[in-house]
Amino acid sequence: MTARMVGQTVLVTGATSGIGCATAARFAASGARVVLVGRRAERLAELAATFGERVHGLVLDVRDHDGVMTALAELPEAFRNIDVLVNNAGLALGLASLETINFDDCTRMLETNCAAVLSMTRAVLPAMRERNRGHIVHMGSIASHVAYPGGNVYCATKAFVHQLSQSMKADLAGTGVRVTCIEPGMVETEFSEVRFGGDKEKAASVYRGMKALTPEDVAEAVFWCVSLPAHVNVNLIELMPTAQGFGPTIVKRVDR
Ligand code: NDP
Ligand code: 8X3
Repeated sequence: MTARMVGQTVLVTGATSGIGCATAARFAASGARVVLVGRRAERLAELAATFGERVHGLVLDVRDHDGVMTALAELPEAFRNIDVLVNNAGLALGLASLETINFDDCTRMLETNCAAVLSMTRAVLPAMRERNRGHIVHMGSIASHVAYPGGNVYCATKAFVHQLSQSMKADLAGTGVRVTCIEPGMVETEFSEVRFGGDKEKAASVYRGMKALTPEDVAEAVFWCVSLPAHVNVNLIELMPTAQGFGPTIVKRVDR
Protein backbone atom coordinates (compact mmCIF):
# COMPACT_ATOMS: atom_id res chain seq x y z
CA MET A 1 0.00 0.00 0.00
CA THR A 2 1.14 3.53 -0.78
CA ALA A 3 -0.58 6.15 1.38
CA ARG A 4 -0.73 8.67 -1.47
CA MET A 5 -2.63 6.25 -3.75
CA VAL A 6 -5.22 4.98 -1.27
CA GLY A 7 -8.62 6.47 -2.19
CA GLN A 8 -7.48 7.49 -5.68
CA THR A 9 -9.07 6.09 -8.83
CA VAL A 10 -6.85 5.18 -11.77
CA LEU A 11 -8.23 4.29 -15.21
CA VAL A 12 -5.91 2.35 -17.51
CA THR A 13 -6.79 1.75 -21.17
CA GLY A 14 -5.39 -1.38 -22.80
CA ALA A 15 -5.31 -3.13 -19.43
CA THR A 16 -5.88 -6.64 -20.81
CA SER A 17 -2.25 -7.09 -21.86
CA GLY A 18 1.34 -5.89 -21.67
CA ILE A 19 2.17 -2.46 -20.29
CA GLY A 20 -1.43 -1.59 -19.42
CA CYS A 21 -1.92 -4.82 -17.51
CA ALA A 22 1.29 -4.33 -15.51
CA THR A 23 0.38 -0.70 -14.83
CA ALA A 24 -3.07 -1.66 -13.58
CA ALA A 25 -1.51 -4.33 -11.34
CA ARG A 26 1.00 -1.81 -9.94
CA PHE A 27 -1.72 0.67 -9.02
CA ALA A 28 -4.02 -2.03 -7.64
CA ALA A 29 -1.19 -3.22 -5.36
CA SER A 30 -0.68 0.38 -4.16
CA GLY A 31 -4.20 0.55 -2.73
CA ALA A 32 -5.79 2.61 -5.54
CA ARG A 33 -9.15 1.82 -7.11
CA VAL A 34 -8.50 0.79 -10.71
CA VAL A 35 -10.72 0.79 -13.80
CA LEU A 36 -9.40 -1.68 -16.39
CA VAL A 37 -10.40 -0.89 -19.98
CA GLY A 38 -10.07 -3.25 -22.95
CA ARG A 39 -12.14 -5.10 -25.53
CA ARG A 40 -11.49 -8.68 -24.33
CA ALA A 41 -14.19 -9.30 -21.74
CA GLU A 42 -12.86 -12.65 -20.53
CA ARG A 43 -9.39 -11.29 -19.79
CA LEU A 44 -10.88 -8.31 -17.99
CA ALA A 45 -12.98 -10.61 -15.81
CA GLU A 46 -9.94 -12.79 -14.98
CA LEU A 47 -7.80 -9.77 -14.12
CA ALA A 48 -10.50 -8.12 -12.06
CA ALA A 49 -10.75 -11.34 -10.04
CA THR A 50 -6.96 -11.46 -9.58
CA PHE A 51 -6.43 -7.81 -8.64
CA GLY A 52 -9.07 -7.75 -5.90
CA GLU A 53 -12.22 -5.88 -5.04
CA ARG A 54 -11.10 -2.32 -5.71
CA VAL A 55 -11.00 -3.09 -9.44
CA HIS A 56 -13.66 -2.55 -12.10
CA GLY A 57 -13.40 -4.12 -15.57
CA LEU A 58 -14.90 -2.04 -18.38
CA VAL A 59 -15.34 -3.67 -21.79
CA LEU A 60 -14.89 -0.80 -24.19
CA ASP A 61 -13.48 -0.12 -27.63
CA VAL A 62 -11.74 3.21 -27.09
CA ARG A 63 -12.32 4.11 -30.77
CA ASP A 64 -16.05 4.45 -30.08
CA HIS A 65 -16.22 8.13 -29.10
CA ASP A 66 -19.88 8.12 -28.00
CA GLY A 67 -19.38 4.78 -26.23
CA VAL A 68 -16.44 6.23 -24.30
CA MET A 69 -18.44 9.26 -23.16
CA THR A 70 -21.40 7.13 -22.06
CA ALA A 71 -19.37 4.37 -20.41
CA LEU A 72 -17.30 6.78 -18.32
CA ALA A 73 -20.35 8.78 -17.25
CA GLU A 74 -22.04 5.53 -16.21
CA LEU A 75 -19.18 4.01 -14.19
CA PRO A 76 -20.23 2.74 -10.76
CA GLU A 77 -20.16 5.70 -8.37
CA ALA A 78 -17.10 4.47 -6.47
CA PHE A 79 -15.06 4.50 -9.71
CA ARG A 80 -16.54 7.57 -11.42
CA ASN A 81 -14.14 10.28 -10.24
CA ILE A 82 -11.01 9.50 -12.21
CA ASP A 83 -7.86 10.89 -10.55
CA VAL A 84 -5.39 9.32 -12.97
CA LEU A 85 -5.98 8.44 -16.62
CA VAL A 86 -3.36 6.25 -18.31
CA ASN A 87 -3.92 6.52 -22.08
CA ASN A 88 -2.08 3.32 -22.92
CA ALA A 89 -4.19 1.37 -25.49
CA GLY A 90 -2.43 1.38 -28.81
CA LEU A 91 -1.07 -0.73 -31.62
CA ALA A 92 1.11 -0.97 -34.69
CA LEU A 93 -0.07 -2.92 -37.72
CA GLY A 94 2.52 -4.25 -40.16
CA LEU A 95 5.74 -2.78 -41.43
CA ALA A 96 4.73 -1.97 -45.00
CA SER A 97 5.84 1.06 -46.91
CA LEU A 98 3.16 3.72 -47.17
CA GLU A 99 2.20 3.05 -50.78
CA THR A 100 1.45 -0.62 -50.05
CA ILE A 101 0.07 -0.44 -46.52
CA ASN A 102 -3.52 -1.59 -46.07
CA PHE A 103 -5.45 1.66 -45.67
CA ASP A 104 -7.78 0.13 -43.06
CA ASP A 105 -4.69 -0.56 -40.94
CA CYS A 106 -3.72 3.12 -41.20
CA THR A 107 -7.20 4.11 -40.04
CA ARG A 108 -7.12 1.67 -37.12
CA MET A 109 -3.78 3.02 -35.91
CA LEU A 110 -4.93 6.63 -36.23
CA GLU A 111 -8.24 5.92 -34.50
CA THR A 112 -6.71 3.89 -31.65
CA ASN A 113 -3.44 5.72 -31.03
CA CYS A 114 -4.65 9.29 -31.68
CA ALA A 115 -8.41 9.89 -31.85
CA ALA A 116 -9.19 7.58 -28.91
CA VAL A 117 -6.66 9.43 -26.75
CA LEU A 118 -8.62 12.60 -27.45
CA SER A 119 -11.93 10.92 -26.56
CA MET A 120 -10.64 9.45 -23.31
CA THR A 121 -8.99 12.70 -22.31
CA ARG A 122 -12.04 14.81 -23.11
CA ALA A 123 -14.18 12.40 -21.07
CA VAL A 124 -12.15 12.91 -17.86
CA LEU A 125 -10.52 16.33 -18.14
CA PRO A 126 -13.51 18.58 -17.35
CA ALA A 127 -13.96 16.93 -13.92
CA MET A 128 -10.21 17.05 -13.24
CA ARG A 129 -10.19 20.79 -14.02
CA GLU A 130 -13.20 21.30 -11.78
CA ARG A 131 -11.55 19.44 -8.88
CA ASN A 132 -8.26 21.18 -9.75
CA ARG A 133 -6.32 17.93 -9.52
CA GLY A 134 -5.63 14.90 -11.64
CA HIS A 135 -2.98 13.30 -13.80
CA ILE A 136 -3.05 12.21 -17.44
CA VAL A 137 -0.31 9.82 -18.52
CA HIS A 138 0.15 9.15 -22.23
CA MET A 139 1.93 6.05 -23.50
CA GLY A 140 4.14 7.35 -26.28
CA SER A 141 7.17 5.63 -27.73
CA ILE A 142 10.70 6.32 -28.86
CA ALA A 143 9.04 5.88 -32.27
CA SER A 144 7.79 9.47 -31.84
CA HIS A 145 11.25 10.62 -32.92
CA VAL A 146 13.17 7.49 -33.96
CA ALA A 147 12.05 6.64 -37.50
CA TYR A 148 12.56 3.17 -39.01
CA PRO A 149 11.57 1.51 -42.28
CA GLY A 150 7.88 0.58 -42.21
CA GLY A 151 7.26 2.60 -39.06
CA ASN A 152 5.60 5.43 -41.02
CA VAL A 153 2.02 5.70 -39.67
CA TYR A 154 2.79 4.15 -36.26
CA CYS A 155 5.73 6.51 -35.73
CA ALA A 156 3.56 9.45 -36.78
CA THR A 157 0.84 8.49 -34.29
CA LYS A 158 3.41 8.48 -31.49
CA ALA A 159 4.73 11.88 -32.62
CA PHE A 160 1.11 13.04 -32.25
CA VAL A 161 0.99 11.63 -28.71
CA HIS A 162 4.29 13.33 -27.81
CA GLN A 163 3.20 16.74 -29.04
CA LEU A 164 -0.32 16.41 -27.65
CA SER A 165 1.13 15.66 -24.24
CA GLN A 166 3.49 18.65 -24.32
CA SER A 167 0.71 20.95 -25.55
CA MET A 168 -1.67 19.74 -22.87
CA LYS A 169 1.00 20.51 -20.30
CA ALA A 170 1.08 24.06 -21.69
CA ASP A 171 -2.73 24.32 -21.56
CA LEU A 172 -2.93 23.02 -18.01
CA ALA A 173 0.01 24.87 -16.44
CA GLY A 174 -1.21 26.59 -13.29
CA THR A 175 -4.05 24.11 -12.74
CA GLY A 176 -3.56 21.11 -10.46
CA VAL A 177 -3.73 18.71 -13.41
CA ARG A 178 -0.47 17.00 -14.36
CA VAL A 179 0.47 15.58 -17.77
CA THR A 180 3.20 13.03 -18.50
CA CYS A 181 4.36 11.22 -21.61
CA ILE A 182 6.23 7.91 -21.22
CA GLU A 183 8.28 6.91 -24.26
CA PRO A 184 9.63 3.35 -24.09
CA GLY A 185 11.80 1.50 -26.56
CA MET A 186 11.35 -2.26 -27.00
CA VAL A 187 9.04 -3.87 -24.44
CA GLU A 188 8.21 -7.56 -24.70
CA THR A 189 4.40 -7.75 -24.84
CA GLU A 190 1.77 -8.80 -27.38
CA PHE A 191 2.71 -5.69 -29.39
CA SER A 192 4.74 -7.53 -32.06
CA GLU A 193 2.20 -10.35 -32.29
CA VAL A 194 -0.46 -7.75 -33.08
CA ARG A 195 1.89 -5.97 -35.52
CA PHE A 196 2.54 -9.23 -37.39
CA GLY A 197 -1.11 -10.33 -37.54
CA GLY A 198 -0.82 -13.07 -34.90
CA ASP A 199 2.44 -14.61 -36.19
CA LYS A 200 3.92 -15.67 -32.83
CA GLU A 201 7.21 -16.92 -34.30
CA LYS A 202 7.90 -13.66 -36.12
CA ALA A 203 6.93 -11.73 -33.01
CA ALA A 204 9.26 -13.78 -30.80
CA SER A 205 12.16 -13.13 -33.19
CA VAL A 206 11.94 -9.40 -32.42
CA TYR A 207 13.09 -10.04 -28.84
CA ARG A 208 15.39 -13.03 -29.47
CA GLY A 209 18.92 -12.79 -28.07
CA MET A 210 18.35 -9.56 -26.15
CA LYS A 211 16.74 -8.52 -22.90
CA ALA A 212 13.83 -6.23 -23.74
CA LEU A 213 12.12 -4.01 -21.20
CA THR A 214 9.38 -5.80 -19.30
CA PRO A 215 5.88 -4.33 -18.97
CA GLU A 216 6.63 -4.03 -15.24
CA ASP A 217 9.65 -1.80 -15.96
CA VAL A 218 7.40 0.66 -17.76
CA ALA A 219 4.65 0.35 -15.15
CA GLU A 220 7.18 1.34 -12.49
CA ALA A 221 8.03 4.51 -14.43
CA VAL A 222 4.33 5.39 -14.71
CA PHE A 223 3.81 4.72 -11.02
CA TRP A 224 6.81 6.82 -10.02
CA CYS A 225 5.55 9.85 -11.98
CA VAL A 226 2.08 9.57 -10.47
CA SER A 227 3.23 8.97 -6.89
CA LEU A 228 5.44 12.07 -6.74
CA PRO A 229 4.10 15.04 -4.75
CA ALA A 230 1.35 17.02 -6.49
CA HIS A 231 3.60 19.99 -7.30
CA VAL A 232 6.00 17.80 -9.33
CA ASN A 233 5.15 17.24 -13.01
CA VAL A 234 7.35 14.81 -14.92
CA ASN A 235 6.82 15.95 -18.53
CA LEU A 236 8.56 13.13 -20.33
CA ILE A 237 10.38 9.89 -19.63
CA GLU A 238 12.26 7.99 -22.32
CA LEU A 239 13.52 4.52 -21.43
CA MET A 240 14.92 1.67 -23.49
CA PRO A 241 16.60 -1.67 -22.95
CA THR A 242 20.31 -1.50 -22.20
CA ALA A 243 20.76 -3.70 -25.27
CA GLN A 244 19.00 -1.22 -27.59
CA GLY A 245 20.57 1.82 -29.27
CA PHE A 246 20.09 4.24 -32.14
CA GLY A 247 20.81 3.37 -35.75
CA PRO A 248 23.16 5.41 -37.92
CA THR A 249 21.81 7.62 -40.68
CA ILE A 250 21.62 5.48 -43.80
CA VAL A 251 22.85 6.80 -47.13
CA LYS A 252 21.87 4.86 -50.26
CA ARG A 253 24.59 5.62 -52.84
CA VAL A 254 24.54 5.00 -56.58
CA ASP A 255 27.62 4.21 -58.70
CA ARG A 256 28.64 7.12 -60.95
P1 NDP B 1 -0.17 -5.08 -26.13
O1 NDP B 1 -0.59 -5.51 -27.51
O2 NDP B 1 0.35 -6.12 -25.22
O3 NDP B 1 -1.38 -4.32 -25.42
C1 NDP B 1 -2.20 -3.42 -26.12
C2 NDP B 1 -3.45 -3.16 -25.30
O4 NDP B 1 -4.25 -2.18 -26.00
C3 NDP B 1 -4.29 -4.39 -25.10
O5 NDP B 1 -4.72 -4.42 -23.75
C4 NDP B 1 -5.50 -4.15 -26.01
O6 NDP B 1 -6.65 -4.71 -25.41
C5 NDP B 1 -5.60 -2.64 -25.99
N1 NDP B 1 -6.32 -2.11 -27.14
C6 NDP B 1 -5.95 -2.12 -28.44
N2 NDP B 1 -6.91 -1.58 -29.20
C7 NDP B 1 -7.91 -1.22 -28.35
C8 NDP B 1 -9.18 -0.62 -28.54
N3 NDP B 1 -9.62 -0.26 -29.75
N4 NDP B 1 -9.97 -0.39 -27.46
C9 NDP B 1 -9.52 -0.75 -26.23
N5 NDP B 1 -8.34 -1.31 -25.99
C10 NDP B 1 -7.55 -1.55 -27.05
O7 NDP B 1 0.90 -3.93 -26.37
P2 NDP B 1 1.77 -3.02 -25.37
O8 NDP B 1 1.43 -3.27 -23.96
O9 NDP B 1 3.17 -3.16 -25.79
O10 NDP B 1 1.28 -1.59 -25.84
C11 NDP B 1 0.70 -0.63 -24.95
C12 NDP B 1 1.11 0.75 -25.43
O11 NDP B 1 2.52 0.87 -25.34
C13 NDP B 1 0.74 1.06 -26.88
O12 NDP B 1 0.26 2.38 -26.96
C14 NDP B 1 2.06 0.93 -27.62
O13 NDP B 1 2.10 1.74 -28.76
C15 NDP B 1 3.01 1.42 -26.54
N6 NDP B 1 4.41 1.03 -26.69
C16 NDP B 1 4.77 -0.28 -26.79
C17 NDP B 1 6.11 -0.63 -26.93
C18 NDP B 1 6.57 -2.04 -27.10
O14 NDP B 1 7.72 -2.26 -27.55
N7 NDP B 1 5.75 -3.05 -26.74
C19 NDP B 1 7.15 0.40 -26.95
C20 NDP B 1 6.66 1.74 -26.84
C21 NDP B 1 5.36 2.03 -26.70
P3 NDP B 1 -7.84 -5.48 -26.17
O15 NDP B 1 -7.24 -6.20 -27.33
O16 NDP B 1 -8.41 -6.37 -25.12
O17 NDP B 1 -8.78 -4.40 -26.57
C1 8X3 C 1 7.10 0.41 -30.00
C2 8X3 C 1 8.59 0.41 -30.14
O1 8X3 C 1 10.50 0.59 -31.78
O2 8X3 C 1 8.79 -1.08 -32.26
O3 8X3 C 1 6.64 1.70 -29.88
O4 8X3 C 1 8.34 1.25 -32.59
S1 8X3 C 1 9.04 0.30 -31.77
